[in-house]
Amino acid sequence: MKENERKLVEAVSEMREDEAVGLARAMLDAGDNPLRVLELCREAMDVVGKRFEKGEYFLPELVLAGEMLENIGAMAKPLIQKGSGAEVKKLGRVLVGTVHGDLHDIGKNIVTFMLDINGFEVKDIGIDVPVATFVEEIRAFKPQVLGLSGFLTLAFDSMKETVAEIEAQGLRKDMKIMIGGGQVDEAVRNYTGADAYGGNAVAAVGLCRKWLAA
Ligand code: B12
Repeated sequence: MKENERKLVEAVSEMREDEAVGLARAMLDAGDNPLRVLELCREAMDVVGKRFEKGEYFLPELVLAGEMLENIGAMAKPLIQKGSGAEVKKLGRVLVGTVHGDLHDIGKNIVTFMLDINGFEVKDIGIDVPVATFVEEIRAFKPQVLGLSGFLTLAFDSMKETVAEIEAQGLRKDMKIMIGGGQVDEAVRNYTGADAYGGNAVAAVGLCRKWLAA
């Protein structure tokens, strides 16, 4: 990791908001890859999360960390390159939401943004989404891909419930389901019955491209 990258991770994880935003601005102005800047912020979030677990940080630090990431995200997003032909033709419909019981949405918002600029028609139905709402929205929007996001451990059960209900309603035949969020891995994918998981927003785009042969 380069010196300025290390400094950015440190400033975010040490809650030095002005310095963090300034460092991110300088990196973006210097032409650094905006996706790299977002990835560094995610690394910093892991540090914040670990300190929270150890009782060194409390809820206000989680809130501030979230705000810093949103601010830096707002600076980075306009600089992320659009995929070719994205404006001309939409590649397919993707419905995205954070499962019920979970309010974390920063990662989901990045996924929505990346799908959008890569040419997919994305409908983001927000956070803490009840199973019944997913079912209604699938009926109305008819997505080819459903993306379930969640960061809490309890979200795994919500994801499993959501997938099961979609299947029970006969809505799974023409739709793929991908899941993601900080702690999601292959074991969680297997537990929830989803088709695939994605570790980051680029992976989410890759899965949709593969499934829609776009
Ligand atoms: C910021 C934050 C918050 C903010 C959230 C603000 C917001 N608008 O989202 C606030 C303060 C609200 C919050 C609240 C809480 N939080 Co919190 N929070 C975090 C923190 C620090 C960062 C999360 C984050 O945004 N990461 C950055 C994003 C970019 O990463 P991401 O979500 O993983 O997304 C990427 C990928 O996963 C992927 N992805 C995401 N979604 C999807 C979907 C699909 C389909 C695909 C393919 C990919 C994909 O792409 C994204 C971009 O690359 C984490 C710690 C950590 N380790 O990160 C704790 C953490 C998630 N929180 C935690 C906890 C405990 C809580 C609270 C319960 C605290 C409390 N006592 O009230 C509440 C829960 C509220 C609720 N019901 O949801 C725990 C969860 C523990 C657990 N095992 O369940 C964590 C892990 C901290 C910890 N280590 O203890 N939190």
